[in-house]
Amino acid sequence: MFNKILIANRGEIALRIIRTCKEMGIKTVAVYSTADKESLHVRFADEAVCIGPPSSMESYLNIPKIMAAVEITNADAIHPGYGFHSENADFAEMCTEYGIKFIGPTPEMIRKMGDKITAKETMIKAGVPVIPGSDGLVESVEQGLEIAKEIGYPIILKATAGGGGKGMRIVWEAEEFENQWNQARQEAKASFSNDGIYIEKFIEEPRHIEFQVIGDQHGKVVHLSERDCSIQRRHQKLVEECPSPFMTDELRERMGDAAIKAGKSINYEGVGTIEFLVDKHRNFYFMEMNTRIQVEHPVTEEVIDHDLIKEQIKVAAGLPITGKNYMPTMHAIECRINAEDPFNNFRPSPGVLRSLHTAKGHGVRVDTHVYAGYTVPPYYDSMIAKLICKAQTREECITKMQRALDEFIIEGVKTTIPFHQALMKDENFRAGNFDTGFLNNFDYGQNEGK
Ligand code: MV4
Repeated sequence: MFNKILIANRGEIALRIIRTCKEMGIKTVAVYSTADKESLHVRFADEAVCIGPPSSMESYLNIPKIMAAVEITNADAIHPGYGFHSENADFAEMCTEYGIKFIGPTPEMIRKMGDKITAKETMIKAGVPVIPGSDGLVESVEQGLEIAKEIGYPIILKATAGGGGKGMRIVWEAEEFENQWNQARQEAKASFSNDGIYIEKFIEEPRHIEFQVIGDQHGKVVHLSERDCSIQRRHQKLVEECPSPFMTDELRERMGDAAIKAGKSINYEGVGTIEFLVDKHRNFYFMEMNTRIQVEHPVTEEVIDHDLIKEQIKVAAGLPITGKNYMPTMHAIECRINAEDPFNNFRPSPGVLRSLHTAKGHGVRVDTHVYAGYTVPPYYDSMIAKLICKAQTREECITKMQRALDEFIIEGVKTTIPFHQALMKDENFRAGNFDTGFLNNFDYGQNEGK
């Protein structure tokens, strides 16, 4: 087992990882920017190293500084959390060269899944259903038009280096193809320095349902059921839940099998997520694989009653997985509480938390790094807490979530709590009747008087 883990991250996930390390008897090193000096991850880690000014580029993303912190503290492993370097294959490779274990999959696995065309080809070979589309990269407008005609409109253009919606363009008819093609290429080049584009049939009104998987270094891969992440705004998830209200036992069996096949096809090691799009007929298609621990992992932890960070550290240390596929026995929902104004286009609202009281009680979990008097800095992601509720049924879980949301007192910054309160009341949400387009037509009075 590791002796000392350096956490190359900040905020709630850094604290989340420190907690598990303490329970495992592993020493911890926090790294922090000057803006995070007063953050709880710095306070609770055994050691803390300042790695630079507020800007992420000069601190959390600055590899030489992180490596220097590893060197001076003598850590033997790095936990990247999510975001930052968590899916950076070059960083994982450098860790290996330094003799430091990167807690996550190998650089090869990260690279393979990071390139969307390669990921898709890998899944086709493994027998995992993928969205019908071009056979790899599309080379020209002419070739694209031909493929689109064959597949049938609408189609979607995607960047092979993309993910999360960047460089994505829907094309409804041949007349607009060239224009959208040029825009997708331009955006992909600007965002990823890679303008490789491929084509897929556009799936209308899909659900985003992802499977949590975990693989060990001995070839075993199991799935830990699904999360429904269809409640998104501009590719930012706001609410996640397990089980998906759209799931059936039969569908879980088939999607779970596909998720395991996906993991096994690359000998996956670590925790990972297989994202699927599911259409209204319950056809499912592989979309992407995330090779990191995700923000919404507590939803799975609550329904299967296991610590995923602990499992992640154990498999990174070479220990075998002992469990088998887990089925949800409870219902869990997570609401992301961001310091943003939901009545002003979710504009970030950094500042001092003049007062703070978080929800408590049975079945309520709050993962957060903030406290009364804390200053939410403007430099990073605006998520300040994750509220996770667990109950026997979805209905009870929503009721508990309403009670918990009402209990929060946050003064000093605007938060997304009013949005969640409105969502929990919505008939369609309560009926489990939603897809990834839900928030486009969700009215909670956000534009009143505008
Ligand atoms: C799609 C799609 C429909 N058809 N691909 C959005 C983010 C990126 N991971 C892929 N995305 C989509 N790909 C095909 N062929 C619809 C989306 C999509 C979406 C997916 C998941 C969650 C929210 C979404 C919101 C808009 C579009």
